[in-house]
Amino acid sequence: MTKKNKLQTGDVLIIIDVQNDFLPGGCLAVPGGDEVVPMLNRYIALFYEKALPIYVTRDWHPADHCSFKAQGGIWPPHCVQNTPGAEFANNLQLPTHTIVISKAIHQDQEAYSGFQDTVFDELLKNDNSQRLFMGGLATDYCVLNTVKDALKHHYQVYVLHDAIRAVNVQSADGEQAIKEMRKLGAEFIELSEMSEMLEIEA
Ligand code: VGL
Ligand code: ZN
Repeated sequence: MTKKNKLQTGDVLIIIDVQNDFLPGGCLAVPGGDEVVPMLNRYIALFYEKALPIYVTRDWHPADHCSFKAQGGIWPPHCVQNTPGAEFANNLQLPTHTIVISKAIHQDQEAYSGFQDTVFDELLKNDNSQRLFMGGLATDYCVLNTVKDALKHHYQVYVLHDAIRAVNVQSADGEQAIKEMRKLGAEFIELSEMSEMLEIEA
């Protein structure tokens, strides 16, 4: 990564769908999904230390959501509202003031992006957010679509490369999604480079 400005006001950490159902043993397990948690905890610590905002999105479906197989969708039931599977990974160290964005909450609508039918953009704009640092699950669905919408809404996007994992319905889906995000203008960053951002002046 070329030298970036230090972490600063306007920087925001966004953690996407790190929920039990997407972890190994969950209803829609993402391979290696649990591995993002310790990484994200380190990013959380950096943002927390700088008093920068932290948001989490969650998949939050009604029990008969249209994306579930019983309704003709492609997924097994997952992240049903108020069930243990919809809870955040219990070892994810979310500060108490973390802002939660729930998405895909309506029976008849799928929403992979945290911006779709939510007040997310409004909240971020109110906060004067500029650079969004995003990680979580899954690279090829909710990360991809949230990143695409963030770019459409003119934020600068940094994807946390060591804190994302793909579902890979087709084995190359994750890699494809990464290529697409890069092509659209997202930058990829790792924890080591992030630590540098704490020290490097503009
Ligand atoms: C997701 C599949 C279905 C995700 C949500 O969070 O990436 N994937 N629902
Ligand atoms: Zn879902």
